[in-house]
Amino acid sequence: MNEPILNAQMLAKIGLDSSSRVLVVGLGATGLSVARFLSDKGIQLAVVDTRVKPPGLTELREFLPDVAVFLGGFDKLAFDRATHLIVSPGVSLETPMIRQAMLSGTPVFGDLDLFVCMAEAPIIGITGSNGKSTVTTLLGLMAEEDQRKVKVGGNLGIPMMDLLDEEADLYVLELSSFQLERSELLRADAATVLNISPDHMDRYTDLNAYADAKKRIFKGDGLMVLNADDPMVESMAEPNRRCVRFSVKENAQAEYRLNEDGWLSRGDQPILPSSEVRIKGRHNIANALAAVALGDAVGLTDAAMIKAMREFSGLDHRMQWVADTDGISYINDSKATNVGACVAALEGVSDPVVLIAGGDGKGADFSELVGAVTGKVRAVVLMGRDAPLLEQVLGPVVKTVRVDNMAQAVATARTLAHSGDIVLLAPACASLDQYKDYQERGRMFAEAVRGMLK
Ligand code: UMA
Ligand code: ADP
Repeated sequence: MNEPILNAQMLAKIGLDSSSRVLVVGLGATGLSVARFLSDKGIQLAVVDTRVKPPGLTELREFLPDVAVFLGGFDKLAFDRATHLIVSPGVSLETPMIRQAMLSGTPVFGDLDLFVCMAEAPIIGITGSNGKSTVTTLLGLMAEEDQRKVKVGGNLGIPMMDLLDEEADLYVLELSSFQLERSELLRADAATVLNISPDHMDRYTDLNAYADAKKRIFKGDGLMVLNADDPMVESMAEPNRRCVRFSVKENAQAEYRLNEDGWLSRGDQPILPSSEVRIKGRHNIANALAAVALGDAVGLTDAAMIKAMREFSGLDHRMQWVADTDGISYINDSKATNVGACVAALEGVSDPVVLIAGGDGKGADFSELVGAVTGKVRAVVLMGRDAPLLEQVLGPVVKTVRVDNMAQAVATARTLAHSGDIVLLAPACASLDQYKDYQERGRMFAEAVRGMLK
């Protein structure tokens, strides 16, 4: 007979009991956290990953040596034996073995639903194409300033299952479309979709399918925080639902907006001059307004929210100044992993720019870059897998130069830039074709720049 499992009532919400045999699909940060959790609760599990040496392997072997692990492909037998699949965000639900399991009635979900079953404190969910990490972090800091026992993570980095804490009185989750698309149970107390622009087009049939995945953050009857300046987000409003809006446009019909004097305001009540928000750029004012709206939803004080807005200097690899030399400023926006973020980066700087771009475009249509580049960008230095595609689109409107690596990119950008220019790394692409992640790409940029100064 199977041993009784811990927290049986909570896990029953997702159909797990002592007879369950869960297959954890993917052994990255998520898979590892899920495996640890299931094992702690006494649920039988196995793990599969298509990679031969997935990142979570060493830790899994160390902490859970008895768990069966199938690597280098999806083992059919492991799928056939499973009563439930918990699928990591990096694995598409369209993968044949997963589709097959769904068709034969096996429940398939992600770590978000498992988290929702176990979490006992209110949840704030944050998604969007850009700004998620910034808003999640800022809101977390606001809550800390307000002495809340807040846990902050999700797509931001710490997997959800590692956030669970009986003492927590608030969870602030950054959620990706991949995490949302496989969730049925999320009922966030307040949630936002910050904006929608094309991203991950290699995983979705079109922009509407991607937006539909994001929209799932609004399941339930929690407060919807909408971006009044983004028509696709605005169209997600539901009748008879508590909704508030934020906007950075003049004369906007939004509860959270920039007033005529340049103050962030709530209705007619001014909160803070935008010049005192430490993160800069119009998109960051929108981010700050969204954070205030979400903070209000859980009753954070203005004093706490204002202090956090004044102090939060932004995350690494987002419009991060690296150095000035020969009158040229070097800025690292390696986190601009899609076209929308690259456009926002270009809008946020005034001087002539030498742009470093390229990488894995994830199936994006780069044509939206043409308008942003024209008249502002002196030259584009292109690297990575989709450099030829970018060259095709941008070549007709701006000088383009192809290079092989970051050291060459920085050296080339330096020769192209004039005094007073900005050299901006804002790749409009993911980094995974050449780097471990966007952080490594940003570090390589900063190292190449600093190396030049020596
Ligand atoms: N992979 C395989 N075979 C497998 C499993 C995964 O090749 O069997 C590949 C995936 O295609 C992907 C990589 O491995 O390229 C990582 O996938 P994963 O699901 O193992 O990822 P985790 O390590 O669990 O990290 C995930 C999020 N990653 C993705 O969604 C790709 C992390 O977000 C997140 O911080 C972490 O869970 C904790 O919640 C990163 C990300 O890039 C920052 N997110 C995308 C984004 O922000 O645009 C959505
Ligand atoms: P995400 O977690 O959604 O990727 P980040 O806060 O990490 O968002 O920012 C990612 C990129 O998007 C950075 O290049 C940043 O400068 C840009 N960005 C941040 N907020 C916005 C916004 N509201 N609109 C457009 N671009 C943004």
